[in-house]
Amino acid sequence: MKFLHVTDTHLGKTESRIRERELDFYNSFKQAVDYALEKKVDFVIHSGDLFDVARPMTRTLIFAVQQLMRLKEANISVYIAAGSHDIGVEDTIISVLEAIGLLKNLSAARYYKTQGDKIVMDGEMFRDIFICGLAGKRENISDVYEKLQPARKGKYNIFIFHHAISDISEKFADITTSLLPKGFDYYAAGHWHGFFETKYDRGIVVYPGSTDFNDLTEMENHQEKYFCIVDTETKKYEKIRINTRPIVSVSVNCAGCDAKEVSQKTIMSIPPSGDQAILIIKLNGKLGKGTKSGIDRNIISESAKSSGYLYTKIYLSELENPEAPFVSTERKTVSEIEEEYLKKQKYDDASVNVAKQMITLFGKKLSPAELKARQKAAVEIVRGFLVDTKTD
Ligand SMILES: [Mn+2]
Repeated sequence: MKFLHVTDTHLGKTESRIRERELDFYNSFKQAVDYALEKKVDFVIHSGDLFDVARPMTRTLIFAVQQLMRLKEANISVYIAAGSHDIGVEDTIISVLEAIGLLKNLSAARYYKTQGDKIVMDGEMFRDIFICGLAGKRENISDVYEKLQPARKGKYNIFIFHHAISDISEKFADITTSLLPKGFDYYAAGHWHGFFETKYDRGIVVYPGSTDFNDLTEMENHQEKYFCIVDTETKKYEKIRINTRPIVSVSVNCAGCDAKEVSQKTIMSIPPSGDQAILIIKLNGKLGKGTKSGIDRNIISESAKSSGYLYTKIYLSELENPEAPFVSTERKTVSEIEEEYLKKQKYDDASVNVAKQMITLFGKKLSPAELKARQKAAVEIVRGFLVDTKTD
């Protein structure tokens, strides 16, 4: 048997309210549905984040219903586990799709039962294939994984989940890989937006990744998007590349330029685009005169538009202002570094003192009550400062 595995479709997502980018996400999902119909797969697995938000727009919901209807009419079942983006305060909109018979939400409560200290996943059988799933909630998730157990065993077994495992990244992991339940042939994974695969127990863990670019990191690091076709007999799978909007990256060295020259130089470095690509411009180098804030990003964006780009993202974070003072950080406390930096910026002692007090008051995350108290204290400090400077 053959099934299609797709995940993190984030229907309804857009960027800077650009309508084309919203349609891109629909188009990527539609490519997976078209493929499933064309290849006549037996069923479809979705590993969560079908929608970008728990309460999608009406037009997003209509699109999802239309695509799921196409699969239903072709007798192709869809199995899903809700992702972190699908889950709202009360429930998930996926329950509505399930209520009208368009898919089966294997992460719904009715697919679970507690037996002693075990959480048993009831799942569904598709002929002799056992499929079960877990929602992408994060609270106490390691404890949940430790108790998970499949209710049955099929000839082929699929576990759908929506968490990042430590094999991908220790830093971003929701769980240690070894917490995954054992005995499955295919671990249909979601949540991590890049493609990733690894062997586990006697099966394979596959993250096809998101179907479109959700942020700049995805644009830069994973310029190819996929869904997978899995053969349960040969236990092999194939990555199918999604046709996504092209992305062009340009780096411009602005060393010695003033703000106006930056715009000119950048515009000169934009290659023409015939296909409404997304343009990413990264400016770097130390400016000769003026500051980054003086750079007219609109002129650059407009010029890119007339060169055939859908839109442009301009990054100034690697660009340095000329007057940025150098402060060595060796053997100094954070407070000392802050003080030296401000003094090199030629602030007087009284101003540096106020700035340091403000950093102490607001330099960390505060509860609303703490924030209110500290705002009061800040007003007093500023008042004192104003009185002092007046008498000087
Ligand atoms: Mn996602």
